[in-house]
Amino acid sequence: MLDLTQCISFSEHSFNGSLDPSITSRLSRLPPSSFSLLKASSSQSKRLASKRIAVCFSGGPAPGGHNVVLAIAKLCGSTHSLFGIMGGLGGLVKGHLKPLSIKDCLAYHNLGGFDLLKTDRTKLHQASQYKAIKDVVAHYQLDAIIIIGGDDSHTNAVFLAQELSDHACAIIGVPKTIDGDLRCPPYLPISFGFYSVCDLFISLINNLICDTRSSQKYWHFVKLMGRSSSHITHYVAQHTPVDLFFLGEKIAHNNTPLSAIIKQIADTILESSHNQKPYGVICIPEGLLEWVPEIRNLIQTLNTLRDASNRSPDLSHLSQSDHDLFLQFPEYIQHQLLLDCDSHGNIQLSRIETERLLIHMVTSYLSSSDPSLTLDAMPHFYGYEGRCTHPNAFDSEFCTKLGYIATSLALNGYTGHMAALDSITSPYQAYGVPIAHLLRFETRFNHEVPVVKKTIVTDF
Ligand code: FBP
Repeated sequence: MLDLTQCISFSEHSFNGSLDPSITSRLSRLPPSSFSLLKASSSQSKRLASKRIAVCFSGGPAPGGHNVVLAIAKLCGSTHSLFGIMGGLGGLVKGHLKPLSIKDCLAYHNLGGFDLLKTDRTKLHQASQYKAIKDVVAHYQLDAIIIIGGDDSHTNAVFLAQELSDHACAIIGVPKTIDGDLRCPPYLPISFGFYSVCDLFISLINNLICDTRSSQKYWHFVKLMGRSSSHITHYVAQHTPVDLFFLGEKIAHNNTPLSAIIKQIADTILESSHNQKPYGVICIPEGLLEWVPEIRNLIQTLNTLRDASNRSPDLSHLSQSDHDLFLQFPEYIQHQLLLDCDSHGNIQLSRIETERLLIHMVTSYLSSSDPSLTLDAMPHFYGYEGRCTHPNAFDSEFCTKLGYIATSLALNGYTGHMAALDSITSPYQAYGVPIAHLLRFETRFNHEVPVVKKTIVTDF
C-alpha cells in the first residue's frame, strides 16, 4: 500500500483522450512529461535535495483547504522550506509570501475557510504579471508553487507552468471547488469541498422542511450555490424530500422556457394546496437562469456587447426580442444581469437573485389565474455560509491525502499536473493528471480561449 506521508515516485503513462492541436501549440514550451498521466508507483526512500515550495489558495473557499496546506507542511518537514502566498495569485504577483511552519498550519487543521492564507480570483494573462512572478520566484528561489484552486485556477496553473518552465519552478494544482465541476474520472471522481457543502445544505434543507411541517406555512424558494453546474442541487435534492427542484442542464437539454418553469412551480403549489399542504420547499441551482434558452441567449448577447474593460453593455444594440425580454425582468434582475463579469469572464451568478425573481413571477402567475390566490413565499440563498463550513470526514481525509500527493509531485519536479486520488479508502491510487488535457476552447470576454472544462450534470 502507498504510504502518502513519504515522498512517493510516479511513472509516466499516456493520457486517454485527444488534445486539440491548437492547445498543444499554445503550450509548446511545457516539458513532454507535462502531457503524461503520472501514476504513483512507490514510496521513495532516496533522500531528495532540499527544495523551496510555496502554496496559495485561489478562487472561492472550500472545506478542507487548510488540511491540504497542513499536509504540505508535514511532508516538507524540516528538509524543505515552505512559504505561504498571502491573498491568492494576486499575492504571488505582489510577492506577498511568508514562511509557513507546521505549527502555523496546525491551528487551522479541520477548520473551514481559507483564512490562513486568504484567497483571490486573479486571472493571469498579462506579460507584466508573469514578469512579476518570475522576479518573486527568483527572489525566493522557489522550486515549486502549489495552487489550490478550481477550474479557472487550473487554467492559470498550466499557463504559469509553461511560463516558469525556463525558471525550473514547477506548478502543481490541487482540485478544490464546492461546485463539483472539476472532476477527471476515474483518476479524480470529485474535487474537495463538494461533499462537505452538500452535507450542510442537506441538513439545512431538512430543517426547513421540518419547519414547514411544524408551522404548516410558507413556500421556501432556496437557491443553492454551485455556479453554472447543478451538481450541488442535484445531490441535495436526491437526499432530501424537497417538493420540487430544477437542474439547469436538464432545462437546457429539454429547451424549457422560463414560462414553463413558472407554470411547473405554480402547478406544484396548487396541487399541494388541494392536498391540504399549503407549504413546501423548492430548490434551484445558482446558475438556473444561465441555462434557460431565451435567457442564455440574452446573457450571451449582453456579454458580446461588453466593452474591452468589461463594463456594462450598451443596451441600444440589443435586438427587439432581447430588449423586450430584458424589460420584462424586475429592475433588480436587470441590474444584476448587467454586473461586470469576474476576472475570468464568468458572469456573477451568485449575485443574481433568481429565487426572488421566481417568487415574483409565480405570484403574478397565480394571481392572474385567480386573484384570490396568494403565495406566502420566502427566498433563501445558501452559498457563502456553506462554502466555509468545516470539512466533513471525507474531505478531511481527502484533503490531507491530496496535500501529500501534490507535495510529492512538486518534490519530484513535475509541472503542469493536478494532484488526484481515485478513492480515500484503500486500495487507492494517486495520480498527477496533466492539466493540458483538461483544456477546451470557450468564449470569454468575446474571445475563444483555452480553459479547463467544467463538468456538468448529465445523469438526470
Ligand atoms: P470556485 O470554487 O470556482 O472558485 O467558485 C466557488 C463559488 O463559491 C461559486 O459557487 C460561486 O458562483 C462563486 O464562487 C462566487 O464567487 P465570489 O466569491 O466571487 O462571489
